[in-house]
Amino acid sequence: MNSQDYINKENKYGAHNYHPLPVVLEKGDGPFVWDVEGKRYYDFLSAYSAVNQGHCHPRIIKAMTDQAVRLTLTSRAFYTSVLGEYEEYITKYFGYDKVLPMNTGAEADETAIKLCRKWAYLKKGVPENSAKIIVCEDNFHGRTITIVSMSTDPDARKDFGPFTPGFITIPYNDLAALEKALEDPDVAGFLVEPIQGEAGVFVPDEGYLSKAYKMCNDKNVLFIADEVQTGIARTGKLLACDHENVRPDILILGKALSGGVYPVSVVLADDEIMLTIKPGEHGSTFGGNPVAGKVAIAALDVVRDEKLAEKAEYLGNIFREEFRSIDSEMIELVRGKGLLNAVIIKPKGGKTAWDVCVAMKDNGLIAKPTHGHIIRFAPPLIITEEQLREAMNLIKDTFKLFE
Ligand code: IF1
Repeated sequence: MNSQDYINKENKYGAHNYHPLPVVLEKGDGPFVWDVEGKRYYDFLSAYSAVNQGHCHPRIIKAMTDQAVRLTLTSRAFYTSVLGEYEEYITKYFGYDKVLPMNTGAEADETAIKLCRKWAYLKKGVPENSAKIIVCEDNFHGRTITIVSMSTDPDARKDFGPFTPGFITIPYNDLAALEKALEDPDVAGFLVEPIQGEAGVFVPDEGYLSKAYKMCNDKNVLFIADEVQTGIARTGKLLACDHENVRPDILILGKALSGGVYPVSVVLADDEIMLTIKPGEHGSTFGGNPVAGKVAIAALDVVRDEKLAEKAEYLGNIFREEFRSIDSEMIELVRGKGLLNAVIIKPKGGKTAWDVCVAMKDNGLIAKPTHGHIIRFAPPLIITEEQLREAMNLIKDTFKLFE
């Protein structure tokens, strides 16, 4: 079978809920992936920042396989020898009293919403069923009905109603709008991405997060950071909130928490918030399973031992500097933090960001457009400086094709 055969099979038997770039991948190692014809590519998407540690990192794979042959799943009806070790490790790693383990980012966001509401009724005294959560325009927090109820993206919402009530939407990076929304006494939380990934790596003004946190704190409103995409060293610090020394009241993590090896997500909070949920009030079949626990410990060990946050900071500066030196009418703007970057593409001669991505693919580098005209560039954080510079040359050669 060749690539087209694989593509045809997916089209015939799979739901059509994606429009992938025409490349069929079958192997990954570090910053590279290979297609079924054996061609090698630099992976500059990293599964949307889930593969920060590089594809198939040996330490993480070993942690998974060692546990997988011992015990994979018991459900939370019983204790296991791994969960307590994992809970102690991750709460100390991020500095919180407790962790609630889930599997996907969306489940972790849903869990954070439930925790925030529960806290509002039991601790803040908001009348039952009146709790409101402030969210930002152009947010992305997942694909469940409650999460798309918060979305302002028509494609995420159309024909999926009716929607979950209780959300107030304000512009991102707008403290005046937040201050006004916080006047409502029923507001329980502010759920925000420290950098809006899907919106096109929208980096807020310096000070936005720290001022927003203080405004929430002054109004006894929980600051909830969705670091599913920006966390785990991607932006040059362990958490994007660390750039402004903000400690979220509720922290949401996923994706690279497992190095892209296994679905692992968590919600972290202190006892006053976390203990509002009592036994039997929330859970998940796979949440906190032994394989997830061992994989997450290994994935976080790798982040620390290989100094991935420092690398992302250093290499991100090189990436933006090199990209800004490219002389191309199609490059409108380059923005980002650490190794989470995006380029705004101005169409030229009928050629769009999609055409640039297809041409980059032919040159041996894969990335994907978001919202039509923005290309996100997010390589695994283990990429070396030499590899990054080689990848930059592939990108420069590609833009020359459109001159
Ligand atoms: C897809 C987007 C990125 C996230 C943040 C929660 C979640 C995500 C900040 C939910 C997930 C993924 C979903 C994935 C593509 C990717 C994505 F393009 F969809 F929007 F990264 F920007 N919070 N983002 O970014 O986590 O339930 O997926 O584990 O839907 O194709 P999940």
